[in-house]
Amino acid sequence: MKQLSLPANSPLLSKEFTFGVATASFQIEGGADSRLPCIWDKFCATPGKIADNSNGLVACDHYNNWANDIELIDSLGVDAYRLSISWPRVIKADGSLNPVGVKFYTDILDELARRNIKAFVTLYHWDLPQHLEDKGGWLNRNTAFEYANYVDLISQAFAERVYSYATLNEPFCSSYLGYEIGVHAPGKVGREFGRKAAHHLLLGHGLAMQVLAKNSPNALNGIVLNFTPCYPVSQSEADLKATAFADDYINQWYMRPVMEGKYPDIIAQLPAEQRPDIHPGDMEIIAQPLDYLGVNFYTRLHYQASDDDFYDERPHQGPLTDIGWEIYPQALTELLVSLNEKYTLPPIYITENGAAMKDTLANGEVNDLDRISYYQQHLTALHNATLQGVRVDGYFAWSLMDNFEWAEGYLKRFGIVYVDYHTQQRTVKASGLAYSNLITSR
Ligand code: IFM
Repeated sequence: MKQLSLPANSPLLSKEFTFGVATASFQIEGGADSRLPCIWDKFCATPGKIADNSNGLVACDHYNNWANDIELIDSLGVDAYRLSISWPRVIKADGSLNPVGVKFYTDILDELARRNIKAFVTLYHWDLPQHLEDKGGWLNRNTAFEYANYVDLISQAFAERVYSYATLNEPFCSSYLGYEIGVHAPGKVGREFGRKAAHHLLLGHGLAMQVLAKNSPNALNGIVLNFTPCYPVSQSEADLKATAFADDYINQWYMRPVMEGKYPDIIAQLPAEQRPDIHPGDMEIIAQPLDYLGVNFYTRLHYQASDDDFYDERPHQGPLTDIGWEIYPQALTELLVSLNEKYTLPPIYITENGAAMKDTLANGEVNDLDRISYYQQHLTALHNATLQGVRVDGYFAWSLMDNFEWAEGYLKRFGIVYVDYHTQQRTVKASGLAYSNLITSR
């Protein structure tokens, strides 16, 4: 299969539906000399943290190649480009704007506008300035206010250039992976940290939404959450209970506060030292109305009862992508339908979906039929969710191009464009051509 297709009457093929590609600052930019250090610089410099001992100092050198990269994006025919802003590039240590960093992004945004490509801007995709981590990072409540100050300054500087803002990308990853199990920067470990970091991230989100409502009322303003739907290994009462707990701990912990101003009820089961420090009024700030919800989806996981009151996670079972995640597109349909049942949802954008595959570049081509198949199955799953009444307004492929895949370094390739990291040559993969054909043939 070399092409992607959808039923002719699919809402995904309507003119209003937005198709895009996504990236994130630390993963592609490089240009590290012209910004402050961030937590990922320090994490990468710590031996044993990144699978190939690499870092983001050069990455895809997008800092120098951005104009060609925007031309490449345009050549794919997409409606939108989702990028993130590096906080340590645009804000100096004294909290004021860095004009050089701001110009880097306004040039990109102006070029996108010139080409009629909508800019979906994520304000925080994990690259916290290191000087703020030195004061406690997301465990320090003040970081939420530093973040709101940054959002205030940058959204004023961007003026009307941005079609859509996301306050945070995947606060689960920043808090749980970064402060609870330590596989992401800043690498802190302890159940007493994860929920606290999450609360300050969510507070930052709420404060930022208030700022955006003032500075950028014409933009679509929202948040991007990642969901890994939880399935039980058996229908036993104990496994079902553990699975429901896992879902609350991993997924609903971020969704429910944002939508309803409440943490899941399991908060009462957590020992006091693991609970967040919630000040009066925090939950109201967190539950600001959203113009849209960004959903990132890749895979699902299975759970069973454990010896403690938590859960045991079973390793992924095949079929797997190259990063070891199960391919199970039906979970995307089931996730969206269940969110639609549980909550009063704003319009949904799938802000990330895609797969790492073992790509090879041969004779100037990457014949990634496995990735095309992944996209086909997930677009069909998304179409099926719309048939069941879920409103979905857009879809972004993760990622535009191969890039720094966090703890996996450059070993895992998620792009629909291949990057040769020695020459910085970009080659559109068969999946990129298929995605482009789908979009341009609407
Ligand atoms: O590369 C990441 C991205 O930064 C956030 N969402 C998941 C992707 C794949 O792991």
